[in-house]
Amino acid sequence: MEHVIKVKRKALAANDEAAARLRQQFQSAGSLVVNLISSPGSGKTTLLEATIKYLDGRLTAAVLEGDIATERDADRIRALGVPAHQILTGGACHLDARQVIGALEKSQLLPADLLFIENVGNLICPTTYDLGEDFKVAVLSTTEGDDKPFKYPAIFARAQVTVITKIDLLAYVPFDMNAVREHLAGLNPSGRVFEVSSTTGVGIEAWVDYLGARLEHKRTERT
Ligand SMILES: Nc1nc2c(ncn2[C@@H]2O[C@H](COP(=O)(O)OP(=O)(O)O)[C@@H](O)[C@H]2O)c(=O)[nH]1
Ligand SMILES: [Mg+2]
Repeated sequence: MEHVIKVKRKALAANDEAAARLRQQFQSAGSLVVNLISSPGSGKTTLLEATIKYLDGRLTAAVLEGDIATERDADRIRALGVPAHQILTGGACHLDARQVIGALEKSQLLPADLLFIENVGNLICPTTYDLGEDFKVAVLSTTEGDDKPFKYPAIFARAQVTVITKIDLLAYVPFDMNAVREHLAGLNPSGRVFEVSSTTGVGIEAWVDYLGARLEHKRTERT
């Protein structure tokens, strides 16, 4: 057991070192980098599609996709004319910083105002891996049950932003929005929460405005 803990600590330390290099690269590129984490199917790619459509080129975007298999998500993003690169983990349940470094060397995603990293779908392993991002975003859909922030508190405590998706389906699924908001506020008092429907577009403007403000803030801090 002690051996396992030591190996895990070493892997995380190596990851942190690679993440620090990435953070420096993103800083000099002036890109805002967002690491999206959620269960499979909660709507990460659809949120990115809605975000890109709403941006309509006013800010440039690029996307790094993490999946076990297939280029499907990267293809969805490229179909919108936005550069995307797919990292295939071949089984690993999260992306790590060295994979991101390798992917950026191979692809031409930067420069971009916004770089989105869609992590491998699950609420557990991606939580502890720093990818040099400005902040993590936890995506929670109304259809997966309002108990998820209670059952997987670590990611909701760590993510500076939670985006609650599929609010167009609130009339059809049991989802206690007040209980979720209250729990999120307890887990993460300074965290921001956005409620969106990526299919109807409700709430997308507020989310994109927030991204724009964070980008501006990051660039102001640099100068
Ligand atoms: N009704 C509704 N469906 C959504 C919304 N966002 C995503 N979906 C659907 O949920 C499914 C999974 O979405 P996807 O973005 O691929 O999830 P991901 O695995 O987290 O990337 C797809 O069938 C989407 O069309 C939403 O806001 N409202
Ligand atoms: Mg996806």
